[in-house]
Amino acid sequence: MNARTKDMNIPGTDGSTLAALNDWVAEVAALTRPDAIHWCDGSDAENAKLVAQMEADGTLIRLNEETHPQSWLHRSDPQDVARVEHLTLVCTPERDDAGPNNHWMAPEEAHAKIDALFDGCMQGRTLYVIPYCMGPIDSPLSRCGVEITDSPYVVANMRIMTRMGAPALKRIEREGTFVKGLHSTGELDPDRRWIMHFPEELTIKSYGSGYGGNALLGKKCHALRIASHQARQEGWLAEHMLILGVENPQGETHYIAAAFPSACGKTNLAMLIPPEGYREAGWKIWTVGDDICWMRPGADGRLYAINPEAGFFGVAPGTSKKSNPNALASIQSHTIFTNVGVTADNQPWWEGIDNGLQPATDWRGEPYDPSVRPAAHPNSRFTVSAKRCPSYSPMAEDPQGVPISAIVFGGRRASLVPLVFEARNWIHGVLVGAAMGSETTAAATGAVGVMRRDPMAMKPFCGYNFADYFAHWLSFDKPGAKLPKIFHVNWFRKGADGKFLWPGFGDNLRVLEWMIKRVEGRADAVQTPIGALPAVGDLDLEGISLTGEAREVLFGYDREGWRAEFEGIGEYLAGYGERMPESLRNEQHRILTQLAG
Ligand code: OXD
Ligand code: MN
Repeated sequence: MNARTKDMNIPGTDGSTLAALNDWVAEVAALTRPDAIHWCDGSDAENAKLVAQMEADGTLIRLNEETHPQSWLHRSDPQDVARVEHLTLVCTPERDDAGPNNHWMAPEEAHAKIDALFDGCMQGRTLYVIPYCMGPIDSPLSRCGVEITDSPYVVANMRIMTRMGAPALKRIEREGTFVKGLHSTGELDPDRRWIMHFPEELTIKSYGSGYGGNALLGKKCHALRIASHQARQEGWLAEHMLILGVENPQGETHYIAAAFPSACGKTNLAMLIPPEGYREAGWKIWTVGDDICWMRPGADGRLYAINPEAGFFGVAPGTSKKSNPNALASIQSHTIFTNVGVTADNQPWWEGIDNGLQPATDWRGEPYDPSVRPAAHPNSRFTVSAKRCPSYSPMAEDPQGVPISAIVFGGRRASLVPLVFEARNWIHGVLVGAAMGSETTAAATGAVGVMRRDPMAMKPFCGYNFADYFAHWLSFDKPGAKLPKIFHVNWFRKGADGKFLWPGFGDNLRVLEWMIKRVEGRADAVQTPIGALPAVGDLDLEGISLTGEAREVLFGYDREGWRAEFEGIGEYLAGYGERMPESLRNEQHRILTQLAG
């Protein structure tokens, strides 16, 4: 305990055998001045007590215990419903190290600004110390952190999303290092809100929001922004990717990692149910993760991946028995729902749930009136343990991770981009990732449906300059490496009538099957300047009917359109100046020349 906390007589600052941790807790307690300090052990008893307390004060509303046992609804402040990219900062000593892809502030100024907000902010509240491990507790690929928060809602969510409590604390004490995350919900005033990252200090400071991506600091803040910085230093990759296993009828499983921007169907793809014919033939999908992937080269030269998370923080709207039966089965009990509507008998409800029930109350707690607002907020969420998912892979707990056969990049593109293409090699694949574009969604505040460049779906999450990040990706291509093949997909292509041309969901397995065959050298493709495309007949399309327009545009490429696209990609890369790796600029130039020729 340091002198200030001793004077203030705040007991409980020394809950660990690690002096560095006790000192930090004492320092934070001296600044924030909580009424009490609680070290989380992650036990059922602790959780039950916190949940009871939140039920009593209205933070959580118990849902129908018969239909949804042990499940709760949380209604957030209406101004605190999504990530806030304009208030999310990467604070490196040099502005260029954060890059044009990040909002930046000098560390000294940033600390001063946010510490002024933290000053006394926990008076009347309890300070919770949450030791957590991102990844299986005994995996060499896992990394630990400690979040300090004044929100019991954050504690309950972190317990689901991470390996939290006593075992994590033990590992932290053994290793002596941890990422420090300080969070307070403050007054939930959008004008007094910051999400700050100090990668060199392995530190996160978040004030004024209780929303998952801003407040569950193990997720985007640690597992992506800080971890991407650590990964660059240590020779691995921290990515915004789902991980799934595709088991074929012969019982062989290929693991695929896939990057899509927020709210573009990662959870649905990770939990895919094969179409009937595939199911009958014996195909199975195994879910390893739905949002984040940490990958590292193994001794055999392949990339091995773990999911650092232990739960799903999924988008509720659109989740139905038809679109994602595994997700629906997972959230039948022991789930925290945030900002969904409820039925008259207190069951959770959202647009697209398609269960024959009607909402009575909307996410703001008001009588449902579709002319006023949807029942569920478009970014309403469920938080649930991955272990509740019927397709959860036992390999997800393997400390060594799973070997990755293919990496997939994908965006939400109404036009131009075909259903699938394969990069010709690693450099081209890195360019395909770097050039990713997608229409914005409700996962972040701001306009929805605007096309923006979102390289590798990491625009909001890369903790350093994208030019250095692409160089880091390129560095994996070295002698002895057995790198995955790289593909690009677009499930969201629309026809002239504005309707989606590809059925998506379970039928996406048809595309994954082609990829696996390509990995195994068993499928044909048509070479084009943008990559290798399947001919219509190269995909198994039995059981679905595609219109003539769909067959043409999903499997074709528009040379003129791509030429304009590649000019745009060139301008985008040039925005990073000399720092952009030359090989990537050359690759863009090579393809543009082919398209123009
Ligand atoms: C998420 C996001 O919550 O990407 O996963 O915003
Ligand atoms: Mn995400």
